[in-house]
Amino acid sequence: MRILFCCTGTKAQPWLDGFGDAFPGAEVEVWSAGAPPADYAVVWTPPQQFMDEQTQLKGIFNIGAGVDALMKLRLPPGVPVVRLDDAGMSVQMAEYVSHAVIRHFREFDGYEADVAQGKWSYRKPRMREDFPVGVMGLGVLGERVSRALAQFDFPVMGWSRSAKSIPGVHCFSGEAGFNKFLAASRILVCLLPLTPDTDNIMCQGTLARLQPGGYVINVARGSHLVDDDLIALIDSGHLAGATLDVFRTEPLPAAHPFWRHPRITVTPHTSARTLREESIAQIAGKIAALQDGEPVAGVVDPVRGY
Ligand code: NDP
Ligand code: OXD
Repeated sequence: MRILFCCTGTKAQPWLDGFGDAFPGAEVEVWSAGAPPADYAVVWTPPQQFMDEQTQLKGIFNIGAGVDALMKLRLPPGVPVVRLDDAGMSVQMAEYVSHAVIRHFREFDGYEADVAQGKWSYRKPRMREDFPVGVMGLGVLGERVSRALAQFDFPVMGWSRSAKSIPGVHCFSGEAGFNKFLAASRILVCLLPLTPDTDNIMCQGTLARLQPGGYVINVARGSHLVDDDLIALIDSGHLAGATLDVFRTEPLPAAHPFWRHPRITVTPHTSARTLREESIAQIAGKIAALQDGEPVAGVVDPVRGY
């Protein structure tokens, strides 16, 4: 068996070692232009040339959950593209989003500012009933996040393409449910895949439908959010602020206003990191299954785009 590794910005050797241990005797190599044909590919933002050359693959494994970068390429027809299916990311996402929601709800940013000035001050307790959280995307990550928030007794709304039933979560679906979902939410969490349907989904028209004092947490992709619309709605007072982990251009350019906005918290695309050992184990298990002609979870539907 031959496995090619083509992952931008990723130290290759530990991955090569991991797959080598999983498949003793297999050839596991970093891709370079003109490399001989392989059976499987492990990729993250590969170049088009990789796809144009490796048309015989039996499976393309993305070392992330989001496949939007891959979906922009011309992929070899009929080759399954498989995304990471949790692999340790959902608990990280639940931590990150719960932290951002609780930091905002409990005004810990305000307390930090007070303490920095040596001020011992109390803020009036707020009612969590007044802070319904809406989670857009109820897939592998969104479901775990919405269950975690429900554990803290926040009213939790969820929105997905197909109808869902999740204990403790008021689920809405499809275009028909979108406006009701927004109107029922004050804090909005984005955990959608980036597709033509979800591009720019957080814009003036949608964010203005959140309850007054709304708050945005974007942990999916930068292109889900229209940056200027967010800033305008915060500056007008309709939104209270935002926590943003993902951006249209990454790293976030030094001159971007998000860096300096007092109501916006920025983190460097770190809400749910790819964990190497878990990911190698998951991908190796799926390669073994495909070799045996068995189905695997996490295969991307090229029509839906996720
Ligand atoms: P899934 O594919 O498991 O879930 C996607 C969810 O979005 C599903 O519930 C799906 O609905 C819903 N959805 C998709 N399109 C629409 C639509 N047009 N309208 C309504 N709902 C829609 O993805 P994951 O949960 O694994 O990951 C979500 C995204 O998180 C990734 O695509 C990636 O971009 C991002 N991510 C970010 C990370 C970070 O560090 N910041 C780390 C990992 C992922 P349905 O269930 O009906 O199909
Ligand atoms: C992912 C990511 O999609 O890290 O997995 O953004």
